[in-house]
Amino acid sequence: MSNAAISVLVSAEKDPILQAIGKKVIARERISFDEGVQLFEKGSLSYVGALANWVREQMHGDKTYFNRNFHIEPTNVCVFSCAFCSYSRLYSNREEGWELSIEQMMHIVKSYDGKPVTEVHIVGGVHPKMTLSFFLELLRTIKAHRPDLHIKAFTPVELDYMFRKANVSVEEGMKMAHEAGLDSLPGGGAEIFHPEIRQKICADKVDAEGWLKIHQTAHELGMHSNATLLYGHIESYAHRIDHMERLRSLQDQTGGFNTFIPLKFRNQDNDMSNVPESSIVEDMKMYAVSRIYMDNFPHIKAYWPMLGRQNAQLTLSFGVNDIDGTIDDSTKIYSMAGSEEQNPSMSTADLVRLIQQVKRQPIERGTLYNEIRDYTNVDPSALELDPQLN
Ligand code: V47
Ligand code: SF4
Repeated sequence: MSNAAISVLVSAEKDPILQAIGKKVIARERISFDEGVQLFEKGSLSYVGALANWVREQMHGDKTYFNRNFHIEPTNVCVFSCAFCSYSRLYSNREEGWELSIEQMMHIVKSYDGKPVTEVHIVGGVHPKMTLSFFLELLRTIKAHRPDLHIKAFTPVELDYMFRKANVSVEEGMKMAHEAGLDSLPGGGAEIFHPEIRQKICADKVDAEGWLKIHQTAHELGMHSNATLLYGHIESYAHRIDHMERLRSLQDQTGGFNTFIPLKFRNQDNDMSNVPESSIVEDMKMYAVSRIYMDNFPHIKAYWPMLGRQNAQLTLSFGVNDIDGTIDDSTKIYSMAGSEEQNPSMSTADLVRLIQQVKRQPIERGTLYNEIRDYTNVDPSALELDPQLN
């Protein structure tokens, strides 16, 4: 949308508070906590969406990023008991649990030898016997085998537990992990920071301060990271904005976050199955407000396995400029929670087609948003014939 068109749209807004917020957004001024809540409460989807889309186009034009990655989930055994989690199996209930050895995880890594993946995303439950030294060995073994593969691994939930068990400080532990080959941190484990909600949905794992401290330490070591927010359950709009505010402040200090990823709560087979899931309108508004509020986060990502392909496609008009990656079918955390995709894998051709269909520009990126290839003029059917690219 042109600058003239967005100005007309903002001037035509009848609610004076929403109009004032719109004027700030198009002047690229930061909006306040209360203004963020107002956007959620009073803004129509079309108004908030148009503002977010304008911001997205100012920052990235039509560029829409994806990457080629694969996931390893070392274990689904977990000492914690988050109410929303459909994935973890208690240590005592081991018949349904799995735990992979380094050899088994290397078998997965080696299955991608010769394939053009750029990233491995490693995240799982918190197993009491999988220690810091076990994971340091895993990192070193992966790097020795494939030095150019970017390792994005471990949430502060896993790191906090392994550091405490190993009796090392966050600073020492992060330095050890970085030296062993950890390149960046994924965004998980953040959920909702506000203690009113955190106490109810994940009381026993790392708190907001602990989560933020681990990301801050990673940034101070020169690493980048992502951040998530689990929305659409028992939280209020103010809790969402509080969460975003804490991330925005840390980003002001360190500049180390790449991407903000709102994650839609799914209610299948967990202790919060009685909580209804959010509507598609609510989902799009969440992405749009995120784009507007998180003014110092370069990228907003829609994680397509959780939302479904078509909804992820829709987010590209509501502030999102990244739809994660090709992934593969080993990702169980979402399929077990009732996500749209029971078998989440998309080929490069599928991703390119999905982005082209909404007239955006597909760009393959590395984890740190280095551009690998522009697929704007590439015919997805031709990609399907090329096993190396697809
Ligand atoms: O922290 C667990 C979420 C997260 C449910 O950084 C659920 O690139 C919805 O953070 N409904 C882990 N969500 C995954 C994650 C992630 C995913 C993709 C990319 C990146 C990245 C990070 O999964 C957890 C939790 O918030 N989760 N259960 C559920 N029932
Ligand atoms: Fe464990 Fe993570 Fe599930 Fe919580 S969300 S129970 S920390 S696997």
